[in-house]
Formats: sequence, structure tokens, C-alpha cells
Amino acid sequence: MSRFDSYFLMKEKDVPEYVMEKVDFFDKNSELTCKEIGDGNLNYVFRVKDQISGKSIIIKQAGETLRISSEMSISMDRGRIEARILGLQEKSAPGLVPKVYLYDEVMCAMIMQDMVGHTMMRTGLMNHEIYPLFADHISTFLVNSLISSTDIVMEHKAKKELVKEFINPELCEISEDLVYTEPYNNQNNRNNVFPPNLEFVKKELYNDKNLHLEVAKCKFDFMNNAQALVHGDLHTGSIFINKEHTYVFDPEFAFYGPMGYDIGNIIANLMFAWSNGDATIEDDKEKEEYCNWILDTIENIVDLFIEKYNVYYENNVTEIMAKTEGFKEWYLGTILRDTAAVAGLEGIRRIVGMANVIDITQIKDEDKRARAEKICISAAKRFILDRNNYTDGKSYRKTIEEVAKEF
Ligand code: SR1
Ligand code: MG
Repeated sequence: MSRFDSYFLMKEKDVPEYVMEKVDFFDKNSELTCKEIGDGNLNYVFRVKDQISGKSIIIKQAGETLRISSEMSISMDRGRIEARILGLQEKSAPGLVPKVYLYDEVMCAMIMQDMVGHTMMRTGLMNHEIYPLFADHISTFLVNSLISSTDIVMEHKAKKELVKEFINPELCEISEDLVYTEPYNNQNNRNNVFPPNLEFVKKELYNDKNLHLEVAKCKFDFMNNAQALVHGDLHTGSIFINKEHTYVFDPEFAFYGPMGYDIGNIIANLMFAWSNGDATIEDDKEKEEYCNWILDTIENIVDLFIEKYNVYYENNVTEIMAKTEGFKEWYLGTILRDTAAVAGLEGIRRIVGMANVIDITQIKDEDKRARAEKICISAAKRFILDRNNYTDGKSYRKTIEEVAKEF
């Protein structure tokens, strides 16, 4: 019998004992300390460290209600999904995800590698850090983790088994609501709109019926296109990084959906980092260097994705009809279209929806924040409405630069 045989939400004082009981990681004589370090919307994250050896480990536990709202509760099965996809991604994109040591279905807790020497990417970007290898790393992650899970490569019955395993209805519902619905109508009164921009948001988002139609089409694609096993929440808070290396983690929103969902999420979150740099860096030279690096990175992610997709496709395609001339290009076209749409959807929902990003909310000067938000919303609308024309990296750069001149 152990006190961890039935679920309770752990406090810092419980976690060292839990780790010692569950995994063989620390010495018997370790001096363990524990700190809760989570800053996400959903879970509790603890770091346990041995003061003697310096070794450390991470424990992520799901609560019965969400951190962001005690009125919201969602399936605690999300931990199983996360542990399982990290195992698959370790095979398809080795070295780019943290190792999982244990998933405990009773405590709804995962014990995993501490990504020592890496910083959460959003935190690094808030300090205007540059990560020169990020575009290369993330494009490899995207191509390897996404394409390997599709019907192009996988035996179709095996792929359908995975689709079944990754049915994630409650977390998908969060995205259906918070990404694809509420930013356009505030139907549950959960949007957080920056007051100086209220009229702008009403005109550009709540009252634009043409935009609603295009978002509705994208929503049904999100719900019905079981194309690839997607991470499902690939923003810069789901990445740990340093100048040499990148880890992608936190894939609890994973499900079979359009792979543009992951690529578009990254692009939008880099746009937020660009907006923060544009609004807050005082030194002109530093601003130009940082903002240019972000635009280069967006451009390179798209172009490297295309380049690596073409190579991966040639080397790994197994589906006979997918080898038909022209199919590779057609399929890529669908991915790029969905990428642009999601860059826009994420670009809007993080500005006006329930889950905002600090890149924007921490811009202290009200006028600068209002301008940054207008730039993001306007660029995002173009990504959605004109999604068939974002077929290369430079088209994103061009839009952000053009829109920035409008405000
Ligand atoms: C209620 S959860 C709000 C958001 O946090 C997660 O990171 C997802 O992005 C979700 O939409
Ligand atoms: Mg998360």
C-alpha cells in the first residue's frame, strides 16, 4: 500500500517521496528539493533536484480543474496521450523531444527528463534572444513527426489504429471553441479584448461575415481531416531551447488533424515575438537585428519545411496512388493552405481570446500594445482569407511588413 495508490493533487512536499517510490533515478542518499515551476494553463509542473549530485527530473501532474479556470475541467486522460505521443516522436524525430520515464495513470502524472540548459522559448524571446538554428530544428521536427504519421507512409490500418488511440475529444473541443469559434462572436463571454481595441475587434472580427465563413470552413477541416498525428498546441511555450538545441514538449492536445495546425501555430507565435520586439526594443540596431531574425526564421521554417518534405516524400512514400505524378505537389498545397489558415486563427485567438500571450499583454505602453494587436489581427486575417496564396516563406514576411506600415 502506498499513499500514491489513489489520486490526489500533489504539493511540493509530496513530490520527492513520489519520485523515489516510482522511478530509480536518484541515489538513496540524495537530498531532494522540489519547486512547482508550471506556468501553463492546464497542469502542475514540479522540478525535483538532488542538492548533492545536481541531477534533476520533472513531474507533470494534471489537476481535476484547469489552472487557467477552476470552472473548467477536462479529461485527465490527456497525460496518457502526451506520454504516448512523446514516445512515438522520440522514434520519428529522435533527440527533439524529452524522454518520458513513467506515466502513472492513477496519479495522472508523468515523470520526464528535465531539459537542463534549455529555456522556455517564449521566455527567451521575451528577452529578445536569437536562436539561429531554430528554423532548421523545428522544420526537421515537423517533417519527421508529421509526415511519418500519415497515410502516405503508414500502412492504412495501422494509421487508423493510431487515429483511434489519439481520439482526444475534450482537448479538441477547447481548440474548437477557443481557436475556431469564440474569437469571432464572444459567445461564452470569455474573450479578453484590450479595451482600446474594442471597436476595432468588433468591426474586424465580430462583424466580418466573410471572415466567419472562411473560419467555419477551417473549423470543419480541423474536425474532419485526420491527416497526421499533430502536437496540437505547438506555441513557443511548448518549446525548450538554447542556441544549439531544441526540444518540443507538452503535446497533450495531440490528435489526428491537419498538419498545418502545428506549422501555423509556430508561425503565429513567432509573429507575436516579432510584435513584442517591434513594440519594446528601444535601440534601433538591436530592434532591426531581432525583428529581422524573427522574419527570417518564419521564412526559413516554411521554405525548409517544403525542402525537407520533398526529400522525405521521395524517400518514404509507400502509398501507391500517392506516387502518382502531381500528387506530392497537390498534397503539399493542402498543407501550406492549412498552415496559413492556422497562422491566422492562432494569430487572432491569442490576441482577443481567452488564452492570451505575454508577448503582447506585457507591452506596457498602451498605444504600442494597441498597434501591435492591430498588426497581428490584420496580418492574421490576410493569412486566413488569402490562405491559398501563402505558398512560400517570403509571403509571410511580406504581409507582416506591409501590415506594420498600415498602423
Ligand atoms: C483552457 S486552456 C487554454 C489554452 O491553453 C493551452 O495551451 C491551449 O493553447 C489552450 O487553448
Ligand atoms: Mg501546454
